[in-house]
Amino acid sequence: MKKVFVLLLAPLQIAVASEANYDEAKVPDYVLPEIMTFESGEQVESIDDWKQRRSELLALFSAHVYGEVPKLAEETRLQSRVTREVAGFLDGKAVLKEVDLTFPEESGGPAIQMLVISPSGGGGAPAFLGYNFRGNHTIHSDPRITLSEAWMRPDKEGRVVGNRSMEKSRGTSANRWPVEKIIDRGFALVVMYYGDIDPDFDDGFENGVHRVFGQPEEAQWGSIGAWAWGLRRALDYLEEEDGVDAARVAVFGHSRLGKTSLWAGAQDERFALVISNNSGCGGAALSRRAFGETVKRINTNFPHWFNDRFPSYDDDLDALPVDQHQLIALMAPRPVYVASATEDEWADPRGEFLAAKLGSEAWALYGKRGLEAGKMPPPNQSIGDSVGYHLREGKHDVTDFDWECYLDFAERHLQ
Ligand code: GTR
Repeated sequence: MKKVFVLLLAPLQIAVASEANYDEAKVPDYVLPEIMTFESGEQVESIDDWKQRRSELLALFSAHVYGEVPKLAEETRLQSRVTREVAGFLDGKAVLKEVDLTFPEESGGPAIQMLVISPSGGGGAPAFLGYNFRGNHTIHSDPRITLSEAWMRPDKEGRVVGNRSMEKSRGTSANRWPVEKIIDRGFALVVMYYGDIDPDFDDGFENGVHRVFGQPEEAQWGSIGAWAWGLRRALDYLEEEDGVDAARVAVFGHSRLGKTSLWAGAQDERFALVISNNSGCGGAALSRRAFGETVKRINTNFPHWFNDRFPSYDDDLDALPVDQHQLIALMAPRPVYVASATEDEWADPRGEFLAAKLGSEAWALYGKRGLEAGKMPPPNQSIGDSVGYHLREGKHDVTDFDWECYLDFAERHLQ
């Protein structure tokens, strides 16, 4: 069904692309849905009220944006098996483990490879958990990390890199993963390859975890929902892992995987801290601003990311019952960090800032301070208390500067 939709719209995509707005003066007038008002019109007045409103908002995001998780998936726990353990990783500073997360064989589910790098000396360390885009072997060049054999996204030239015949792809994403710095600061790093959970293309949901849980119905999950589910299953495993303190796990993601970390953090309050790096539309950016990437554009280009109801708001954002400041609020009272980049206009930095700022209302209820700045900070300045924010100079990416901010923020809140 979805495939047909894309094919029919394909000739229109060019027109949609040329319409992307980057002019602040052309942002439409909009009224955001309230965080602290129940659908019934009643006001949230206490933390108990907020817990109920939180459930209401979570259900709205499930039903209209990311998709409901099938009941069977909610009940499913994966099996885990440590397949490799290297005690003297990083010149003895760290322990590296490879762990397979698997479904029962008869389910036909994918095998998910997790890489756990934790500081030597035992004791559970606080950790960053996140997906990579091209396989665990791309985050560090050490040849002991197993090369991924899973589906890989083609690069800009349409070449598929990162499979077993491509030894040279080892470490090619290392610039986004400062493993040594993370270990030196006393944190563990846990990564998985997002394609293991659900290959990122519109195949009518025939592979990945959707194969196990069946064709999604209209309101049910797409790929972002499935990836978020995978992060939650990784956290199940971390509850058993000696090198990590599962009560102090920061879930991290960049871009589409930042949308994913936000959705995982919203659904699962076991995540102690949530980080969104340049997540943009469907992530931290306010949908109603329609600045850069719009809801219509994202649903057209990536029909498999959200549920099949989200596109019904493409041309009528006023009717969308939620907006992304409410997603940020769902993290309260846990700390959350939103980061933008100056040249990443497609992701609407101002819309990301505003969602973080407006979402901060939920922390006030707990007597905590979120993001109080009246206007956007200058580039390369980290601000905020329980809600952190920065606008990094440069393009859509994850850099050392971003990590410095996340490490400082996590140190402040988790150590
Ligand atoms: C873009 C997409 C963005 C963002 C990005 C990424 O093509 O429009 O929403 O998710 O991909 O994930 O790299």
